[in-house]
Amino acid sequence: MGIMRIGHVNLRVMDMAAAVKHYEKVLGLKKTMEDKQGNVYLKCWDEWDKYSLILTPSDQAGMEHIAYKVENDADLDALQQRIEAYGIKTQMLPEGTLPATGRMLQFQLPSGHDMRLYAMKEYVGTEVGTVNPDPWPDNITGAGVHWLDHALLMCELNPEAGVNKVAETTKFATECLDFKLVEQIMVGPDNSIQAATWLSRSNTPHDIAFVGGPRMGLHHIAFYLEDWADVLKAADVMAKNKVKVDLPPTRHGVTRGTTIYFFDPSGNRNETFSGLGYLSQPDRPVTTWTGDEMWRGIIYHTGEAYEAFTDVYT
Ligand code: M3P
Ligand code: FE
Repeated sequence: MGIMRIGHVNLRVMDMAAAVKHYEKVLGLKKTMEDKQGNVYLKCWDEWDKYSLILTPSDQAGMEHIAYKVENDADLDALQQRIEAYGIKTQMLPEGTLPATGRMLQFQLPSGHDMRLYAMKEYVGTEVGTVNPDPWPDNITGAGVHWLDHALLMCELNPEAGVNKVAETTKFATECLDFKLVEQIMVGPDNSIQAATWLSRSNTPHDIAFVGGPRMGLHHIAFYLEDWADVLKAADVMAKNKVKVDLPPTRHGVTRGTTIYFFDPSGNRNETFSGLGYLSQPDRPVTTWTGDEMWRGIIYHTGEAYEAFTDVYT
């Protein structure tokens, strides 16, 4: 009961044609609908709900909102009560506020990000179906990402001013939304400042992550690939299409995932992510990375700082 997984992300893009081409041709999503306002809805081949990405035309990049799917409609009422009791205002948006989607519980995370929870989205089926399915469909395009896996949200962190939205948002997510803390980066003289957290509602290493920075924003949305060979091939696809790559194929210490970071044409950071490096069992102890080894956690092989990685985001 409660939150199951990430459902969709609504990104702002400056050039819709270029954005659709990027998400379709490079990543391999498919457009499933478009609305009168010019929003484009897409899904990955192994997803069964109607869309996991909404692209909204805008003059600025960034994230409009992030949505997670809950198991039962009644979970929305229960979570509304808990979130209000925690001291955060909520709104129940009626069915149809977003196309093909049921009522949505809307609120702001302590970090300021607009979060939505919903229980119903139109089922359209995966590209391989449910009866004697092939392991992958014939019509894969580009990297052929399987599903939207997680998002990393940047939260304001200014210890001198006593501001730590990473810690505040993590506390809310664990105490009120029942996320489990899986990994964290602790910095400062006695490693007492929680500067980044990875949280899960399932048994994957993370369904959401929060990292501290000068302002709130979107660090990246990540799409799932099956293995390291797929990550390498995804980088080939990016090179063929002249995609701006931020961090070429490597491994994170955190989550043990293999990864590439790159940008969509508007500058929103994407990740292709593979590797169930471990299962985050309910009784798994929290992994902590200390300030001196935090870059080892982020970029495992070199362990070297790459400032633009945490300074540049939308
Ligand atoms: C991941 C991941 C940062 C670390 C990112 C890690 C931005 O994206 O999927 O494990 O510090
Ligand atoms: Fe990630």
